Amino acid sequence: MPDDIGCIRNIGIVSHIDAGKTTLSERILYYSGETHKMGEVHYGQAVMDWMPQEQERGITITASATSCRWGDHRINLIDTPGHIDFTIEVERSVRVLDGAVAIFSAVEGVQPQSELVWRQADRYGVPRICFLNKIDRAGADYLRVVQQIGDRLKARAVLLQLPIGEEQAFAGVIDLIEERALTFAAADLGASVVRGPVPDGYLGRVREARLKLTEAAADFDDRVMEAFLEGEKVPAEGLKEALRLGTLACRLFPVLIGSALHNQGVQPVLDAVCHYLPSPLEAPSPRAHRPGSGEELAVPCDPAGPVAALAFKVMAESGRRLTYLRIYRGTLKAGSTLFVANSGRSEKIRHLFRMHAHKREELPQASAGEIVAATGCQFALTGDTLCDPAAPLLFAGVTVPEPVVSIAVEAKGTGAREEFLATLEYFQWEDPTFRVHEDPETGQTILTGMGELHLEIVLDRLRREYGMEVRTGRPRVVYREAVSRQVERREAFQREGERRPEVAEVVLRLTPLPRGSGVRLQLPEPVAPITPELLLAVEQSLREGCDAGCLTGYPLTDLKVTLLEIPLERGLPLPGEQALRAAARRGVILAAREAGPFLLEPIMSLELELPGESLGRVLGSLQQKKGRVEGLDRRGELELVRATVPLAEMFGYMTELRSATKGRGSFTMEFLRFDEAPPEVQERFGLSGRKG
Ligand SMILES: Nc1nc2c(ncn2[C@@H]2O[C@H](COP(=O)(O)OP(=O)(O)OP(=O)(O)O)[C@@H](O)[C@H]2O)c(=O)[nH]1
Ligand SMILES: [Mg+2]
Repeated sequence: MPDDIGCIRNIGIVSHIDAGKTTLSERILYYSGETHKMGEVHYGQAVMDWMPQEQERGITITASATSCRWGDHRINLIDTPGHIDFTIEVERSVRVLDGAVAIFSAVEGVQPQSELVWRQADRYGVPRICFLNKIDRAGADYLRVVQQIGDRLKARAVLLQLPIGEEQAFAGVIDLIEERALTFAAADLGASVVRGPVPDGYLGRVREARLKLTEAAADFDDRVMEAFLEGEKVPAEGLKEALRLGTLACRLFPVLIGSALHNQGVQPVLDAVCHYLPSPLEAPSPRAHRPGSGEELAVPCDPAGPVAALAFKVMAESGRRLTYLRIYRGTLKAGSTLFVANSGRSEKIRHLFRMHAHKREELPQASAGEIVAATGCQFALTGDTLCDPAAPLLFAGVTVPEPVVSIAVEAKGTGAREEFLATLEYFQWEDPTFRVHEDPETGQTILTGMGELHLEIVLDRLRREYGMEVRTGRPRVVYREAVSRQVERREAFQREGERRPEVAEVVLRLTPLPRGSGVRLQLPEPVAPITPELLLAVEQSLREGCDAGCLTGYPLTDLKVTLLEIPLERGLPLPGEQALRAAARRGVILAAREAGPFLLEPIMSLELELPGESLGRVLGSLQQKKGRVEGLDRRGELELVRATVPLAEMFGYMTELRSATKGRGSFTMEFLRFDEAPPEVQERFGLSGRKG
């Protein structure tokens, strides 16, 4: 039976690595009756972590989508990975979700990656509730975490619960709104929620915390405000409604407490998801534009309208694709044909599925507001819009972070190369942060990804899923080329025509742009006999020229390429598309060689957590690596260091930090910007740097 759209909740679970996302998801599946056994991450049994690499390492690598029922509601849930190398999974999930549960460890608090996922959710305006997990562990301090959410995330965190007992003595929670205690029966793995009165000794604290909560709610409802100012007690319903308004506006974030591992406090999270987070009807209507025109339109969630969906994840299964779709408008039927607005191709949807943790449920159709998986798509990639061919539109895609680490690989054994390349192609369908190209000089295959772990997982999957043995080089940095001065160049390309040689010419100007600008192309208006299609072809070739780079094989960036003219000779026929493309591509490459090319290297932003006694040693080593310390902070017993450092210095840093901190230090690293590479690197590539 189709669900009432108002009762659907599309939510993600996001946090720093290891905060307990998968553990919480497993409980959600168990209590909602989706699974009959609770899978544990540390035994490699979590159904959400189904990949062997996830089970062995106890970390999530790929986001898993699942669906369950809670009361009248259907919850479509995505468990995301916390490790920064798989950040694309968070990005594409928050792009299509209406709400999220942000988990924090009650011991470690707001960690570097918590800030990153919080910013990702901010960028898409996704309302959130917070869950302070691991309250059972020694050193747990929920008030400190609430304070940190305010200080570090600049977010208004509002406690809805207080813990009963702390650390090992943690025994349940007090619901501040209803003023009652909730405990979770150990006998049935916490499935029975026992409601009771607030225990003696907590009454004062509960009164105080409820007052704080009322004060926060008052900002969103005049009646609550009045009652608060009069010193009257506000009934539960009034508080819940007001807090809901604040949550939907992303102006406050309700906070719940518990211990997922010990099965305490999970059901209230589900209740809060249903109550405080928006249905697809309440989420803001996404904006789209009509292909080929700048016209923007809002796309309200309407099951009766023409179909519009966003592909946000693709999985390759023995060479076939399973495409995850968020349907924003219309009702999609299995067997129908859709238009991929990004590439202008048609796709036939064969089957539609609702994904459950361990099984798929086939659906004849799915409507606006749903998240489903489809088979049959051959072209759509992450971030593409699929729509009714009669009503084409284009949603904003998914922002793809910059992959900056590469490794050279070779398939072992003769004849394996073709199969090897085909398999790598599947991986590229799945993962926009994984790229493959051939080094033009050595003929080696180069894999590019987000970090060492990301590439290690790809190689491991090649071996295990596809039985391919590969030889690998060492991980390397992915550079960029930039130019130091403006040049103009007239480039001619001549090829044999049927009767006489065909000549195509372009006149180009290359202009350096400030760091971080990327590539900008400027083309003239199409004036007959030059058609818009021909200009589009030239534009593509200019882009290919930039991607190919001029000397080192790394792409050009931070430059503007202006097509000044396509000179035409009077009386001669128009040059053909192929010849013009060749002139444009070669023109960019040769012009860049004249424009003082130099190399840029990736600079990373680094966050370190370490015990005080190792601080001196770690800072010394950072200095040697040309790192720049941007800030020092203290968090409980740990020192927090923020720094920027060239990626080239950071390979194998995990091992180094572990030994410098006796295993107690940890770090996360995120691409920040490209900057001029040092002279020795320029020389290694035969360049002399910007001044040369
Ligand atoms: N003491 C305690 N341990 C917990 C709790 N929740 C999770 N853990 C443990 O913390 C570890 C990490 O849990 P996961 O659920 O894998 O964390 P995650 O957020 O999914 O991690 P990634 O997916 O790798 O980012 C596991 O060993 C869990 O058993 C909790 O409430 N209390
Ligand atoms: Mg996980």
